[in-house]
Formats: sequence, C-alpha cells, structure tokens
Amino acid sequence: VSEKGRILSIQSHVSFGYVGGKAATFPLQCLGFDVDVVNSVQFSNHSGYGRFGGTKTSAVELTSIFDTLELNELLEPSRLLTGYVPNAEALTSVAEVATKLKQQRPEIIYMLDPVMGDSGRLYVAPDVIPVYRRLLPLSTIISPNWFEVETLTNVPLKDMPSLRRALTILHTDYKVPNVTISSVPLQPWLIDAVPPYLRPASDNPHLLCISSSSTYKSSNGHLSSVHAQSVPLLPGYFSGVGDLFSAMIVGHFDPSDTSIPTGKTALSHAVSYALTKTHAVLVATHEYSEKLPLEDRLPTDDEQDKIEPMRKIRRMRG
Ligand code: PXL
Repeated sequence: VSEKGRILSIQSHVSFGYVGGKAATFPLQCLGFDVDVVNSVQFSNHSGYGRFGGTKTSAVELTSIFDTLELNELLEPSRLLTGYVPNAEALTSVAEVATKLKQQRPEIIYMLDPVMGDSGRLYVAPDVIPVYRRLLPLSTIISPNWFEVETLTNVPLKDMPSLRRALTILHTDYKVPNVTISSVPLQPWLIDAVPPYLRPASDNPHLLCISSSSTYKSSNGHLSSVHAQSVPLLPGYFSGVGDLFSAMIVGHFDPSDTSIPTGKTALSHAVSYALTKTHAVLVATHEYSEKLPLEDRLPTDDEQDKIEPMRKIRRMRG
C-alpha cells in the first residue's frame, strides 16, 4: 500500500501505444500512487489508426466490477480519475460509482476529464453530454479542452467575455471548484489580455493552459482565481497527451500542501508540474520521431489516410 494513496482510474485500454490508462497508470505509479485500473474499452490501438479491434466494456460489466470491488471491501480510493467512456450507458454506470464514492468520502479528489471530442468534432455518442453535465457537480477538477468547454456550457468561445461566461457557468451552475482548459490556441484576443511582461519570450507558437479555481462564493457573487501558463507548441500530432496531462494534475494536486507559493492555487501549482512533465515527454517523443524517415512522421490523420496501412501503423507508433 502506497503512502500517497489509491487512485481509481477508469479509462480506455489499448494493447499498442499509450493513450487512456496506458498513458496514465505508469506515471501515477511513479508518483507513488496505487492505481486501481478499470478499462472502459479494450482495443488493439487508438482510434486514430482508422481501424481498431476489441470491445467496449458494457454498463453491466462495469457495474459488476464496481459492485464486486465494494463487496470485497476493495473500493476505497482517495482519488478518482475518469477519462474516455464511449457511451451514455457506460457513463451512467461510472456516474453511479462516482456518486457512491462521493457520499462515502466527501473529501475524495475527483478528476473528471469529459472526453467528448476536439476541434469541433464529437468522437463519443452525443447522449454522453447530458450525463457529463450531471456528473460535473461531483468533480473536484475538470480538464476539458476548448471544444469540450463549448459543448458543456453551450457558449462559443470567441472573446474574453465569453470565456469568463463559460468559466462562471462551470463554477456556479455546475459547482465545479477547479477547471483547467488545456491546449488553448493562442488567439490574438487572448494574447491581448496577457500583460506584455508575461507573454511568451519568443514569437514561436505556444499553447496556453488556463486554470481557474473558485475562491469565494456568496449569495450575490462568485470570485475565482485564474492562471494562464504557456508551453512552446511542438510540431506533429500526438495521441494520449490529454490523458497523461490529467493524470499528472490529479497526481500533483494537493490542497493540504502548505508550501504552495503565494499567488498560486493548489490547481495552478499542480498544472505547472503537469505541463512541465507532459512537455518533457512530448519533446522526447518528437526527438524520437525526428529519427524516423520523413514519410513515417506526417503530421495529421488526413495525410496518414493517403499512405498505405503498414506505413501508417509504423508512423503512429508511440
Ligand atoms: O484520449 C485519447 C484516446 C483514448 N481512448 C481511445 C482513443 C483515444 C484517442 O484517439 O482512441 C480509445
């Protein structure tokens, strides 16, 4: 039994490659956690390959795993991490176990990654959206991307007021204490909001990560503490990055830590660690891909579709 405690991690499993649980489990174990792993799917590889084999875990199977863990007194995590769950039935089973855990241990730290899609494209069944909305009030931290924030709040993010509105909806209507929005493309209206002395030192493209924590609530208002951090954008297409990032945030999040520097929140502190570590993994992956022949490291899925399958599979390794 580890000193850091147990994390129940409910995510996808792939035989080949590192997305979902394969991207989260080992790094969390390295941080000192015991990880109880439940596979929401068991696939050969991630869906970016175009073809994948295997099965999705049904709601009945998930519930049987959770119920038996409980009967055997093995359902005792101090943290919960949920990622990709392919449909509403399975997500409802996850919601039931999350509700039970929250009732039994209200201080549980629940990192909810509402995996639904990216860049305007939904890659789960649309009926998961209302189930995620019901789950939000149980969470401690959520880690949606830009598109998932728009989907959950129905607010198109086009300027600073709309970003503020979306964050307020998540904090007040959905009672989410901590929100981190990863991989925000640095758009001119966002750069303008950052004081010049805090902007990235170079003109190279950067990705922004926004962390917002609810700090004060009263009957007539709500205050939150918002931090933005940026990392240099690396060329290429990487899968499983969000899964590693969410795992590192929940692994480093510690509101009881009294050594958090003034001006930081427990969330922004955890996000600093998560960004640094995720970026280091991406730099290593990028350096590895630089050694591959040019045709084996095309940047987008669309371009991969134009090349023959075996080539495609070799390129997407990692
Ligand atoms: O979050 C990445 C991910 C997780 N699970 C499955 C995936 C992917 C990305 O492609 O296909 C099954």
